[in-house]
Order: sequence, then structure tokens, then C-alpha cells
Amino acid sequence: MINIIGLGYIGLPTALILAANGNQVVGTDNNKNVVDSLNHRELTFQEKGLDELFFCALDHGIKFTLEYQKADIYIISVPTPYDKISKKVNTEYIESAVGSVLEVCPADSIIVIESTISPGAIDKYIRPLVDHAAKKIHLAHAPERIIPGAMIYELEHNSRTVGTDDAETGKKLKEIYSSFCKGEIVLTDIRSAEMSKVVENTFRDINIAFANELAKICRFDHMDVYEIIRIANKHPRVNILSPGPGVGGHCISVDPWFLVGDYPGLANIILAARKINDSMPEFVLQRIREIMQENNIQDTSRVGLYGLTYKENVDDVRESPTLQLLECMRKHLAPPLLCYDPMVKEKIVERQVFCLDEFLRQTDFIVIMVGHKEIVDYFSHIRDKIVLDTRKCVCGEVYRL
Ligand code: SAJ
Repeated sequence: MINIIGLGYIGLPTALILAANGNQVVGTDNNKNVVDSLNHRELTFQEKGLDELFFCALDHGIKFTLEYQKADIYIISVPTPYDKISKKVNTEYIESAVGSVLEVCPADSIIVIESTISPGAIDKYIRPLVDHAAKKIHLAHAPERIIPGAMIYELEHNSRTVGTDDAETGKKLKEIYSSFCKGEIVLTDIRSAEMSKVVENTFRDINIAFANELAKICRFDHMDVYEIIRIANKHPRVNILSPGPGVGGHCISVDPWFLVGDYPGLANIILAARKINDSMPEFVLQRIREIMQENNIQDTSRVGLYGLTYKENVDDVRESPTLQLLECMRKHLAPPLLCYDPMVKEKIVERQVFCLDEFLRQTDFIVIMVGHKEIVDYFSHIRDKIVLDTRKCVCGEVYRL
């Protein structure tokens, strides 16, 4: 039996896909609302294909509970925030989950950490707990790799890394993950698994930072950054990502800090990339100001931000560039801008509307912060508006970064 601990963005799809593929699964979460809602056959977030998978897993007998179970394998997918000041990973949720697992788990069970952690964190924070419990337990790290927006597809098709202390545990886990994963399952040691995960996200952060820096250089010297990236990417060994209003989400904007926190003085390019990406919301504000001046707009009351999520077609707002931008305005005592996002149904910012028509009625100048399908499809109907498209997601007479 597999007990999944933490039924959030990663734990829930993982639990569902394991159950749907014939494994006996119980999902445990300490949030009663999450457990109640899943037991009432209601999903707690939206994701392409998650509905079908949910009902398939229910048919296969998946259970959701607040209790930790007696199981052969525990998969821990709880958040790993970072300390905003020291930039070090905070493993308190993992430690607490492992502590609870250790109270109930039988000898010889396997505890797999899927949450992203900094290299060495398992040895430093988790292994001592296991040693202290004096039970024969096998530790493993199998970092998740799935991208919000295509999670189910990627769960099934991406290659996976499984880090263990011994080959036997690796073999057992490979069997479990192969029950749903068609990608290659690479077996390695725990530390390499930890490091490779953080490195993957850091690579992407640095590439995006490069694109964002190019956007700034091109804006300064009147060049079209998109044209330049398009041409450069024709080179067989060049693949520059897209500039944007900043980097959000709980992965790419967080994981590189683990390396900066652990290796200050060594992680130089990584730190520079983080700073560039974090500076983008401020850069967008600067663009808004320039465009207002150019169009003789005096006050910001009819300027609106389209999109609150951290990227297109997901409902996740964690570390989103729009929230970063609003925070930046708040620090400068500027009145907040009007916001709208079709994926966000609850009020999360001061001036927020919940319908596109109303948003359009109340704005003369729209800043597209997120390229949701809605705006891409509807854009040709929008007339007489000034538009700053920070994502290059629509065509026509618009301003860009
Ligand atoms: N972004 C850009 N320009 C781009 C691509 C992305 O500005 O060209 C922005 C996005 O808008 C967003 C942020 O970067 O704000 C991150 O989005 P993303 O789509 O690049 O990645 P995530 O955070 O949704 O998921 C990443 C993935 N990691 C990699 O691609 C290396 C995913 O595979 C991981 O599973 C996930 O992090 C994670 O959980 O670690």
C-alpha cells in the first residue's frame, strides 16, 4: 500500500495516477477542508485532465484521510518554502510529515521525498529523524518534474530521477513509478537526485533571466527583442526562452535561492539571474509609466492588469509577477491598479473584477500580464484600448516590453 502525504499540486495528481494504475493508495493531508472536499468528490484545484483521472482513481478505490497509514511506501509531497532572509530551504513541513510517518510505519518501509529540497537536506534534516526512530527504514528522493498546465501528460511521459541509498530500494521504487510513468526512470544516489532537480529549475531561471536582460537592452537601444531571439534561436545550439513580466510559481522563482543560500559566494550567475527576474515587475511599471506619458494619461484609475496567476491557463497565483508588481506599487504608496483574471474566482487583491466585460468597461489601458487563452481568443474584438502585451501573446498594434 502507498500512503501519499500532502494532497496539493503534486501529491494529489501523483496519488490519483498511482491509484488509477492499479496501486492501492491512501492520500493523507492535514487540511480538513482538502480531505472533506476530495471525499465529496470535489477537486481542490483545476488542471487539464485531472477530472477524468480523479474519477478513475475513485473507481479504483483511492481513499483520502487526515490519518497517516500503515503502508509499504510513503510518498511525501509537502511544501518546502524558503526563508525570505537567509534564502535557505525550510524543511519544517517535511520534517513534521516524516515524524508522523515514523510513528506509524512498519519496519522496512520506504519513505520517498518528492518535494524539492536543497542538496544535502535529506542527510542534514531527515536522516537524523529516521536514525532516532531506530526502525529499519529506507529513504529516497524522487523529485517531481511536472509542469502545471500539462501535469498529467508529464507525469506519464517525463523521465524521472529516483535517488536511494541502496540498489534494492531503487529497484522497488522503479517498479512502482513504472506503473504509470512511460519515461526513463534514472536511478542514482539521494544527493545527486536533490541537486539535479534544483539544477533543472535553476537552468530555466537563468535562461529566462537572459531573455529578460535582452529585453531591457533592446528597449534601451530601440531593438525588437522578439525578432532578435527568433533569429538567434535558428542557430542549432541556441534556445533562448521568452522575456516576460517576471518569474512566478513555487518552483523556478524559489529553488535557485536554495543554491544561493547554501553556496553564497559561489552561486554568482544564479544570484544575478534571480535579481534580474525579480526586477521585471518594476520594469513593467516603468513601461506603464512611459506609455501613459506618451499617451497623455494622467492617472492610473483606468489602467488595468489582465492576469493574476503566475502563468497562462493555470489558477495558481503563488509568487505571481502581477502580485509582485502590486506589492511594488504598494511600497511606493501608489494606488493599486484594477485587476482581472478569468482563472481566479476569489477576491485576492484590492481592486478586482470578475468579468472580462466589466474589466474592459473600466479600463482604457490594459496591461496583459498573463496570456490566458481567453484574452488570446478574444483579443481581435477589443478596440480603442491602449495595450501593453508583456507576453507577446496577441497580435496587432500593441506595446511590448
Ligand atoms: N516564464 C517566462 N518565460 C519563459 C518561460 C516561463 O517568463 O520563456 C515564466 C512563467 O510565466 C512563470 C515562470 O517563468 O511565471 C515559471 O514558469 P514555467 O512554465 O517555466 O515553469 P513552472 O514553474 O510552471 O514549472 C517548473 C518546471 N521546471 C522546468 O521546466 C525546468 C517543471 O518541470 C517543474 O516540475 C516545476 O518547475 C517544479 O515543480 O519544480
